[in-house]
Amino acid sequence: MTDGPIAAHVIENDHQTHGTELREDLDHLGNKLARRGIDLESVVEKVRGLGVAIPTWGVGVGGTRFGLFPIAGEPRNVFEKIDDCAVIHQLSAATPTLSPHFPWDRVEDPTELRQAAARWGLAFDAVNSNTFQDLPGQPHSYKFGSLSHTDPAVRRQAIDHNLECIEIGTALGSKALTVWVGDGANFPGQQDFTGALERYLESTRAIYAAIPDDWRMLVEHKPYEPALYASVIADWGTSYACATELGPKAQCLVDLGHHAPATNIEMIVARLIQFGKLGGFHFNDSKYGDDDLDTGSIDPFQIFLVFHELVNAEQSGAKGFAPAFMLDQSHNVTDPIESLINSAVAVTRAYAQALLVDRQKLAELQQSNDALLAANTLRAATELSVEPILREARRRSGGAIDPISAYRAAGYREAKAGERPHSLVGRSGIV
Ligand SMILES: [Mn+2]
Repeated sequence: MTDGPIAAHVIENDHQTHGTELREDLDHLGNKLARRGIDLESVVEKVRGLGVAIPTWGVGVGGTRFGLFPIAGEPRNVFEKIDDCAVIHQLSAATPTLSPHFPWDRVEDPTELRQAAARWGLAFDAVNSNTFQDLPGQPHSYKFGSLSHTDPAVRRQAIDHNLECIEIGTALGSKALTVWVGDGANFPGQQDFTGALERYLESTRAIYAAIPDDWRMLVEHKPYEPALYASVIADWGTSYACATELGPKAQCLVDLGHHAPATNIEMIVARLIQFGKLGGFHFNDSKYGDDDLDTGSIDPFQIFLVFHELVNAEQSGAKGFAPAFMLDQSHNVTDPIESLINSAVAVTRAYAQALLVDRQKLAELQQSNDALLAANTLRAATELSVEPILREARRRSGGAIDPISAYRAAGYREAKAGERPHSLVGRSGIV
């Protein structure tokens, strides 16, 4: 049973309400899969083993450049954020880890954070550093960059912040540092491309030197924003080159929203796997740019195609393959807890679908250049509803069969609205 802030009777009611129908649906799906030579049981257990991290900042309402519309009962500090993350894991049974962000989540003693998470059975995934905004009391400004800044004093400050993140992460039991910088230029001529990347590499070498041997340093790329003409780490090529320069503990992190429209992200994923440099994902969805919409809400086929590559790697035992998964979204018009539950489910859905691909048949069709049947064979995995698998995986892990309904039935947000007087403290920025 997954421990969490939602009363046990809410989950019990959910299981009673939906249990019979679920068993019928599972029998039906199990028979269909058996005809294709797939064992439903093994798929359910694999789905149960998938975990995606919740970023602590994700449980607060996001915003846009134009405004932010708070909701009642939002968490006011990192401990309340941890409670909300516990609700997501309790109901979805798919989010056993948190990804903290510093300095937003800074507390006097990080072991308090570790204990607060452990109380709900949660652990810490990658620690995120922040050198993309200025914070009160900071001696040097990041207005013109951080790790690639022209002034060595600014670079030193940004390096020291990352070193502190490693230290805090060690206390939290984390095993990875994610580094994203907004460094770049807004105008042609503003910055020397080569010089900026040289300075970035020099700074990240100093950070890399402090990465513990059982850790990874994840390099996240993004084509534009806040630098709107040229970002220092703009694309997977630059990310790969830097991770390679740094060494084996450095890998690339793919944020689905950090690509130009129509980019073939699944092929980038395949390339990074091939060269042992795929470190992890930030899942979200987008229509136009870095929209940070809920995972699977716009193009569920895209995330399936990404997971097809991931399952290929998993099944072929690709070297160095152990990607860290995190949801990286901004929730402007929904309850963040509901969006994150839905998104965690979307990740498990893509994984379950990818597990159903008939890879042997697909390989034969690729070998014989049967383009049409190869495409049909891949897509066939998405044409069968895997919902009973996802529901059963949650049920077995103590989560809810219908997590959104259970969340609403629990009245958690309403209760928090009373307990957490409104506050706008401690929020900003999604990367
Ligand atoms: Mn991201």
